[in-house]
Amino acid sequence: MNQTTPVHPALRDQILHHLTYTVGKDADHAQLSDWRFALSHALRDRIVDAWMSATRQTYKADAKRVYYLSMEFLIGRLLEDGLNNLGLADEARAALSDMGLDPEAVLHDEPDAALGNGGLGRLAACFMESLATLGVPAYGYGIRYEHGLFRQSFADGRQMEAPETWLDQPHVWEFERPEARFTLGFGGDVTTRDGKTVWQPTEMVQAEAFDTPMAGWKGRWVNTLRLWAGRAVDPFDLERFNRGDFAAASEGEALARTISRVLYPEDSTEIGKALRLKQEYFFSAASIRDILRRFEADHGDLTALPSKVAIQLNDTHPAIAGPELIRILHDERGIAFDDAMHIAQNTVNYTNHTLLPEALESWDEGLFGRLLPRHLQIIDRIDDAHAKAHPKRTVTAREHGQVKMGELSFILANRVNGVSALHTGLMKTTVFKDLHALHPEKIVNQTNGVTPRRWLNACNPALSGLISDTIGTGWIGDLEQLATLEPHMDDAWLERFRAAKRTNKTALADFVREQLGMTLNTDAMFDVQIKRMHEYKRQHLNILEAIALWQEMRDAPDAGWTPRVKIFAGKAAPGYFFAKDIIGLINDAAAVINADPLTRDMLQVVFLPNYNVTLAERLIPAADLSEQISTAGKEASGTGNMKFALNGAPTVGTLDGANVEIRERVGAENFFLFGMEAHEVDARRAIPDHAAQAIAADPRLARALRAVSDGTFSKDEPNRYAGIVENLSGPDYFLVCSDFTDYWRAQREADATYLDAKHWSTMAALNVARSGWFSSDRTIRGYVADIWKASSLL
Ligand code: 26Q
Repeated sequence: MNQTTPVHPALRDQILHHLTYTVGKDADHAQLSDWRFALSHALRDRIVDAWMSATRQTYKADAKRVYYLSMEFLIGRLLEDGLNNLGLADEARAALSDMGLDPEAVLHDEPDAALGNGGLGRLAACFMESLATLGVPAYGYGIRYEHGLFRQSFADGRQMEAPETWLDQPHVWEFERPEARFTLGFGGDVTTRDGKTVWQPTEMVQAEAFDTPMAGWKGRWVNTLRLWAGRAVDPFDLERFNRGDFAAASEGEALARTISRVLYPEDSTEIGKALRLKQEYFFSAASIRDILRRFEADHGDLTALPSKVAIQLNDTHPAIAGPELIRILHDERGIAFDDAMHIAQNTVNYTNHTLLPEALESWDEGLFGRLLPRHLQIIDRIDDAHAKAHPKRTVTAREHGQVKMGELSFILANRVNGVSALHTGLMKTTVFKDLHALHPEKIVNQTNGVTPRRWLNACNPALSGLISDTIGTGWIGDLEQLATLEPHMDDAWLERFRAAKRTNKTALADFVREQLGMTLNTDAMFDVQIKRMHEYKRQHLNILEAIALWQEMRDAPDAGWTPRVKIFAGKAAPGYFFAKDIIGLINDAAAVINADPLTRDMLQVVFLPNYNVTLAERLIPAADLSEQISTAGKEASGTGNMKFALNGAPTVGTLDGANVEIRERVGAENFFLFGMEAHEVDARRAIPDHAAQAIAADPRLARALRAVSDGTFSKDEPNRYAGIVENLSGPDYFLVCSDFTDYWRAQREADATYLDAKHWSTMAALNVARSGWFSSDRTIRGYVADIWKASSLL
């Protein structure tokens, strides 16, 4: 076999080759998407070479493999990043221009793969890129949703949802693996035969694998993202068809496919739907089988599994993988239960992403037992074994008629990690307090990170060009090198830095004009809050501040205000009515404020629809100010916060999640801090009329709330936002009112700083230079060393 890397013809020739022989089109009649397919195939060929070579090296080294199990991989577009990582971006742009095409139009023709809700899914995507960059043999396992996260539009300012359809066009990056299928079962019952426990499920479904190569920086290593799709065991009933029952003939296939049909859009409430549990088991069980198949192909002794396999559970969504692994080892391979549990415990690790009680997964044991009767028994045995080993234990996975996935994952995991220092600390003192006392070595911290290839090098050519001009390109693979920018920051350099930001702001303004017909003031501070809509993230605090600011500007239009453009984007879970109301309020307030001739040059508010990875790539480079304003103790980490700092937008934020670490690193003087701290929050909430007190003490807040409740922004329906006002004046669980006054103060401090262009750009540039630690390469090195005990093959 020839194992040398083939030499490829020039990219241009390869594009034309694929246009003809893969896409089947003549250059004269090819559409934009045809060119995109042709270019993608040309790139893919090269990625495949590195992929095969990485696979061969992994087998040869018999290296330990990392398996990242995640219900979500929010990978976005792959073409531009792939070109960048393989060093082909310039050649590709030149080739496309040469053939009379607009390169940006071709790159932007690709739909986003929106196979995730937000932070957790995007983190998984950054991790896949960093794992490949670092040359760690790894597989991502997830679900190939036919429909990713819904598309959002607005009708009268209210969120509307439409299905997402990324698979309407061929997905050029994936390889279907019809031979890699596993049959999985649900339901049925458990019997004992010859002393062996046998689960006989009644409902069978097949999982079919689709592989996407994930290339790292410089294409030196490529790993696999394997996504499972639901397929029927018997896809077609010929007998029914022949009887004339055409629809029913394919019923089985349609039913089996529902399992991977759609991504659930809830990211912060527990929904308890049977189909969701089925999705979780479906992809976890298929992945476990695949992992064992690969292990057993080369190794006989399953007790060696932990030395060759590390499984990471991305939150509790794949938690059932633990009991499934034990079930196969014990029921099917005949390993004693305690030994099977021991193997699992040394293989599986669990990452927690939330402390919100309403987001912690638990399943009704009735539902659970009907779908997975054997797993329910195994969970009881896990609890028994845990009790035997730790007679003082107070916590069980199964309790009060519920299966609690967090506790189950904790008990089964070798390491349990939080995603920022603050969050990990809170895990130890709140949700996992008792389990932590029992297992003080289990909980470790791995502060999140983001890939600098996508989140600076590719998305912000203006700034990354300046950086590379100044310190070379080594920072792209070693982000801490950004620190060496600091000595270069003289007046001339800061002027270039400001010019880069201006370029990005102008590009965003052009986009907004095209999309919404609105002209943004690019001299104004671009103040950006983009993330899922949630009360704890407090987009309503931000819009209340905008309303109060508008009112003050009207009072004194000539008071020398710093002009602002407040930019929002984010989706609300379809059933989360309060979050949808906040969207409505922002849009309604924007309509009134933007139409006010008195303030038009000083304040604009815009909510961009359909937030996704691609929109983030446009917005973050253009931001001046990053809004990270969650109630302290509620945001596990945040990763958007890191992307903004890295792209030169200082933060206005609370001491929450990774904001704490960002502030430590960029310096307190380069961060606009406000608000209560996590340890103060409970005491404040315990004051019965905390919100009323805060409103009474701050006339600006009182006036802003009055405008919301008197219909200033909803003239046709003055009561439209009564729900928000009642909540904020009463329970105000997330302490919007209590933090308002200090938030206002921090915002005015930002205003004053922005007026001094040199001061502001120094702050912004120091945010860039000191954000190197937030690379997901650093995070992955931490997981490799502390959790997986794996190694790099590069
Ligand atoms: C749970 C049960 C049933 C249905 C859905 C869910 C569900 C789905 C998605 C629960 C949570 C999520 C997503 C959570 C998430 O994105 N968390 C974010 O993770 C980021 C990466 O660690 C952190 O930076 C954010 O702070 C955290 O909010």
